[in-house]
Amino acid sequence: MLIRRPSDILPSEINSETEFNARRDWLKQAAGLGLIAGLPALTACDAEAQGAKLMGVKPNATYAIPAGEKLNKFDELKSYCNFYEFGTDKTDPPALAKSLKTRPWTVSVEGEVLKPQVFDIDSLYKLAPLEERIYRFRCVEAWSMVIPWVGFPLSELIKQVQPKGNAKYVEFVTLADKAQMPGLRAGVLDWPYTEGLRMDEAMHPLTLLTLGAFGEMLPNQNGAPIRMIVPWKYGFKGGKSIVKIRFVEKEPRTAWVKAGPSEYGFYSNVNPTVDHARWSQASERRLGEFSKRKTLMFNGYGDQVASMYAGMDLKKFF
Ligand SMILES: Nc1nc2c(c(=O)[nH]1)N[C@H]1C(S)=C(S)[C@@H](COP(=O)(O)O)O[C@H]1N2
Ligand SMILES: [Mo]
Repeated sequence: MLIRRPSDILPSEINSETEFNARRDWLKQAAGLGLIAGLPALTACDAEAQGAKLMGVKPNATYAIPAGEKLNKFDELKSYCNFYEFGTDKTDPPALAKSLKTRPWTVSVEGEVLKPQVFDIDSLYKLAPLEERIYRFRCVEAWSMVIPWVGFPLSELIKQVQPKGNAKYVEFVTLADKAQMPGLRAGVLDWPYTEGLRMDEAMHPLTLLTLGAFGEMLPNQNGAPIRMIVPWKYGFKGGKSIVKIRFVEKEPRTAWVKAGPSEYGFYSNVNPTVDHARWSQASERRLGEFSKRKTLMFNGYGDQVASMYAGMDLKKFF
């Protein structure tokens, strides 16, 4: 059998997909022939990290592109980022997160649950069917995007660990590794970056445990290998590079609440009528567009989520 190594392939044949497939095929064939000792039969997920095509992703028709919207470009997602562990400029994470090691990686799910479990990242790709969902994404800094995320509802993971009756909130703890993350030297946040959701928010069908975007595994700068996307809340509720999911009784103090309690609330629902302490939230700039658009209540997902906040003063619980 002829085995073409990636290095045998002519530059003219290469695009990221053929390159990836060739490498995977080579690894498979080589493993099959026993050329790589101890290497099990590989799947895309096991063999590759960011940039690898995710297999078996089904577009969820309920979350197809919202009416009147168009998708942002993958490059816009990859090149304009917030990931303070890699620096506070939007272009720092694309440059500095390249070397983030996303394998091996585990996510410990613990706290007030009957079945605490440490999940290997590669087992998480198989926990539930991978869906593509096109969501609006609105940053508290008043820019926004429309992105095809890939993942599955967080509720699927929650069901596995069986929360106890006193689990009222879920806390997300993300990687804080000084050796890999130059931004940790700056005291902008109390590391590790943590986030939190109320239990009903965590169980809501819109809440996506996110493993990819644009059909590929998450780019490092966008929170590889695993992050949260909560589309009716400001982007910062979506913690990147999660290592721990903890079920707790009391509302967790999130990294942003600790950094500025008058500027960032626990709920952080997208709300055009509640301004940030230093700027208006009434409008936003969609990346790629020149003029601003009006920000929608709950980022346009009000019909699905507003009932969770019935009777709450959203100016107080911002
Ligand atoms: N670990 C971690 N997660 C994070 C952040 C961060 O600095 N560190 N920034 C948050 C903010 S403020 C936003 S707007 C989104 C940005 O996600 P994106 O860069 O993939 O668009 O990630 C959120 N998740
Ligand atoms: Mo943000």
